[in-house]
Amino acid sequence: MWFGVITLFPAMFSILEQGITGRALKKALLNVTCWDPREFTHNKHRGVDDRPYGGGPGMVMMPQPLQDAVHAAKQAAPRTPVVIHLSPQGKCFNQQAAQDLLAKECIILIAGRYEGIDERLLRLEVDEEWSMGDYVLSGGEIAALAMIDVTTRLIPGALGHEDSAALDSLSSGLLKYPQYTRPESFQGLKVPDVLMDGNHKEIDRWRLKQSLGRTWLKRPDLLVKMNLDTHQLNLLREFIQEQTLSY
Ligand code: 4H7
Repeated sequence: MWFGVITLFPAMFSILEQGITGRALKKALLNVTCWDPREFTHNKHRGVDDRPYGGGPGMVMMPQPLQDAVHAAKQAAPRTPVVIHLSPQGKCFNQQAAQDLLAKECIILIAGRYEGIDERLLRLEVDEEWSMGDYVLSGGEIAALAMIDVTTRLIPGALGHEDSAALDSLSSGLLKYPQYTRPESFQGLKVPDVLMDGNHKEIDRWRLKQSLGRTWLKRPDLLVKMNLDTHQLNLLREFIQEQTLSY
């Protein structure tokens, strides 16, 4: 997976050298190259922003240094890239969108600063606009980092075999079941018996029931989008019944 990032703060991307993304970079499953629009300025004070036409607070990113940076990234890309702008106005990113992105193999991310980017640059260069959630960041970099991290987890071979993207929360459309490790009893709270008995069929059944139940309790919006089969519906009924009994 190849990412070209257009950013005034390339140093922020060194965080990708940690953990799972660090290992993916080392194994060359992932490549992230940054382009700084400041390197593409023509004016003597190397400005990349200017005041908004029509007045108002803050500054706007000028189109020319950004366009030159995007063109340089396109030149370096191993194949035709998709250009993405990260913005609160984009469509909300999710696990499915990450799968679709992975298939595209080659992505240029534009991380905005100041009050945003000149609209003409967006119109000329951007293919897709994505948001990482309904909140405002000081710049698009943290959104870009999240997008790179989410997508890297889906690259075959990027996770250790002890850890599988298929078992992640949300990869099936459901939330993850509760997890426990040693000790068996902590502050008087015991690990559920089913997990201690070693019956793997029962454990799988319990985990699926918990996943369905938790999604029903915490994220019913996810559940209504799914088509549950009769086995899953029966497990969810069982969870709801047990839940009602405990009151
Ligand atoms: C584009 C336009 C992404 C990008 C404006 C980016 C949230 C997300 C940015 C802005 C982002 C997200 C610049 C507007 C900073 C607000 C104070 C960068 N914020 N910003 N201004 N949800 N910010 O994905």
